[in-house]
Amino acid sequence: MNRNTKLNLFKIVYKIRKVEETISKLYSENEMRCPVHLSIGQEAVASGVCSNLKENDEIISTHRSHAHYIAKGGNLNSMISEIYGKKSGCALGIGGSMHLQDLKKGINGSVPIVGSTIPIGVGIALFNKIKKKNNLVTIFFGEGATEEGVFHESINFAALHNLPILFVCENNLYSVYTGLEQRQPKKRDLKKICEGNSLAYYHEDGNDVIKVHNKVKEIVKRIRKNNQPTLIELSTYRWLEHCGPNWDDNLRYRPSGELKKWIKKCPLARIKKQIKNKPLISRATKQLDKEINSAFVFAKNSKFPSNKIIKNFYF
Ligand SMILES: Cc1ncc(C[n+]2csc(CCOP(=O)(O)OP(=O)(O)O)c2C)c(N)n1
Repeated sequence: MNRNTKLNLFKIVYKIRKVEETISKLYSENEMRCPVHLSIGQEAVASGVCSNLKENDEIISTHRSHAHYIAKGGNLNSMISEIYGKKSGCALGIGGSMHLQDLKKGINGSVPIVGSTIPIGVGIALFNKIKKKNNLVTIFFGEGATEEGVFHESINFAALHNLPILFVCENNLYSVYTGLEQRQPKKRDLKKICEGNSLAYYHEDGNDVIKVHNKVKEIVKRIRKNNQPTLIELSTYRWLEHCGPNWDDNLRYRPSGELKKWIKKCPLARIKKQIKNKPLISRATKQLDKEINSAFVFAKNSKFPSNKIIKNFYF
């Protein structure tokens, strides 16, 4: 991989980390009045996937959508404003963190009902196929969503109609406080489920952005050529609480030492190590810090939506 591609991957991972850390730091000011599901520790998934997508490719996301939105190039001012409930937000300040969208960048939306965006993404891909739009749809979801009925119906339908879809299963082992072993039978095998539905299946280390980028590059090339819907499962780990800005290891729903083990596989530290040129890193981070800081200032200084906007939406 050349130096520029590595640097670009570093920049995306860094940007997601920094935005999430800033949200976490400022959340206690009580100005962000919506729940936030942060992706600290999981940044390599969104970064390695979206770095292979074109601007007219479309994505759809979940309650944990910040990283996907940022990696696909969503407008940062609109994202932060949305979290602050401001009119300048990407959903006019009415949706909050779990309803990010930027249609100009192919970010079609995010929905917090677990599993619900999977059939929506399949529908978008079917529409694109009928309209001969010739682009790719990427559907992000957690491993918890594969336990929902719509996941199974959707992959069956996608395969039947040869829809150019990349299903990205972000496996962070937990659905809120419940581990995999309490939710899925021991012998359950996602690869077999996919292959039984004529979906190609791949797995990769979701904390290594270079590996994710390279694997997805191959997959995307193949999907564009033969339209075979494909699922990639990326193993990763959420560092903070399921919902909110805090650490929650004290709650003991995860085995002792597990978090520490995953922090050692930090996606940001790993890509940073790959870039030997320190001035290059310093220049990139300075520029990104400035952009992020200015998005928070913009959001804080923006106006709330008027009563008219709110009434039109809810009533
Ligand atoms: C249909 C439905 N059931 C339950 C919930 C409550 N809920 C919100 S997020 C979540 C966990 C989902 O886990 P996963 O899909 O693995 O994503 P992660 O939070 O780990 O990123 C649950 C159960 C919901 N939003 N929708």
